[in-house]
Amino acid sequence: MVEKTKMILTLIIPHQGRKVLLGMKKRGFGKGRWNGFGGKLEPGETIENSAKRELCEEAGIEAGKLEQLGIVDFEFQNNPEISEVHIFKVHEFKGVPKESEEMAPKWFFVDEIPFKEMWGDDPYWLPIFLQGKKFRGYFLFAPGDKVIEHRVKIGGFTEPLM
Ligand code: 6OG
Repeated sequence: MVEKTKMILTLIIPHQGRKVLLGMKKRGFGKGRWNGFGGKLEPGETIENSAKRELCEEAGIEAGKLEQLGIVDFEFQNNPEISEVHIFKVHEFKGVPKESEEMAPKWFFVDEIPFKEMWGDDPYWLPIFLQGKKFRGYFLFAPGDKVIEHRVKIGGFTEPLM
């Protein structure tokens, strides 16, 4: 079997009281879905700084202290890359969320999250994230973006589940 290459990405979700800030992705990978903010690392950038930069570029807000809660590995059948997505929560930020070319941000009550318009992995880990627990996940997607394998372990994120 050919070794798949790993790519590191970030996903950052502001959480204030009973609401989270999600963005409707307007272009590219995941277009038409609500998700957190984030993307690929730029050369020389730390993972945390990358998450902060993406939040600023996509939602126009400046993150305070980040809390890393999870790492999830995403594999797609017929795709030679695996995405290792580092997931952060941010409680405090400066500014007012503003639409960008990539994302249209909107606050959602935690019991009104639009899972039907999100990636199929989100219902498995977002409830854990909302509880502020650490987790590691692995998801395998079939063509058509259907989840065909899923593993989520609560309690930490250092050990891969692949
Ligand atoms: P760009 O490639 O547009 O960043 N991401 C995923 N998020 C969820 N919830 N599920 C997935 O399952 C995901 N795959 C990637 C990471 C893509 C953004 O989307 C996240 C990044 O924040 C497949 O730069």
